[in-house]
Amino acid sequence: ESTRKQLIELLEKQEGYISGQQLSDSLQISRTAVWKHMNELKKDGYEIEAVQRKGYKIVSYPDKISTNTLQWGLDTKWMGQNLYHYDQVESTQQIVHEMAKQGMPHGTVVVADEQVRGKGRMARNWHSPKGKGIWMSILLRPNLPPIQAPQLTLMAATVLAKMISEESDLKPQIKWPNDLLVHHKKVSGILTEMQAEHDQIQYVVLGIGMNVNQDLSEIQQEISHKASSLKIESGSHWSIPKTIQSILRQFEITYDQYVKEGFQQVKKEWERYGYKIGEEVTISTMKKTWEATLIGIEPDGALKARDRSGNEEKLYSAEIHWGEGGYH
Ligand code: BTX
Repeated sequence: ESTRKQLIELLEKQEGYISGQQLSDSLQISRTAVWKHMNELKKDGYEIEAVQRKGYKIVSYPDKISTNTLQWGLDTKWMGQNLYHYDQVESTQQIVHEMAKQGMPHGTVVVADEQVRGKGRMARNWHSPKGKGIWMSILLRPNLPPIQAPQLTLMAATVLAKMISEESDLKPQIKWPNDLLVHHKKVSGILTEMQAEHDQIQYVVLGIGMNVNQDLSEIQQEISHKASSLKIESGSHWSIPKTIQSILRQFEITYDQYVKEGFQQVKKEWERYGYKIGEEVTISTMKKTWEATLIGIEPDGALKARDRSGNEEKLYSAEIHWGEGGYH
């Protein structure tokens, strides 16, 4: 198990080929053993190229999701080192809540191929078809007051945006507070649920839903005007295990930096990806309707806007009209 994990890490790190001899030296196993491990990896769906006198290289990653394919090659310290994969669940959120109560550690991750009762915010549902996306919940045990919990959601949105930018040419945007859009359509959503006591967060279950490999016809009719997948928008298939690993890796880096340095960096990143930041939108509350320019986010998670007379205002749940052709 751990040899295989190290083997994948070595193959990943190497640009180009790595020789059988190098692998056998680094792993302290025989060349024959290296070769046997390679065959096991192929069985798990890794496509590995072996070239005489050059060595080995990973050509493509498995589509098959298993606890193994998710953990092999995952070079994180704490994120996803405790990880569970299920074929079908009601909701990964529910499972992680149970695990949290049983005392599972910070960074525990649950991934499912399919959710039959995926949850959105405010009791909305989240469509989670089998094998087509990332349906995953992460257990966090931050040492933070509950009032800072919204920062974790904003942070998670920047993690997803960075991952998509790094893995493709797509230009993701974050629509306040935490929808991930590509070409004005929602490809991902985040659901943060918190358990707190005595002004201290006990734990947070951070759920990530990401539409990855749906084709146009596989997006539910009712939402097809506003929802999309990475495959539809990029024109190519994405490896789900590899994409999950990229999220977990990026999440750990961003989270550790946030804990060390505070919200400032998250704010900067978020605003860089923020949908319609710097643009004018129409805002309406029960009392009035007005035009304002969105200028950024606040440490408490509010959206900041400036009206035409220069007054700045913090918006919490105001109704924002995102505009023509935009997301509704
Ligand atoms: P949300 O409330 O912002 O979005 C829910 C709304 O988005 C729905 O009312 C519907 O209009 C639309 N929608 C439903 N399914 C999809 C979809 N697959 N793609 C795009 N739009 C959709 C966002 O909630 C938070 C979603 C979190 C989902 C994760 S998955 C892992 C974890 N487990 C779980 O049950 N929820 C989280």
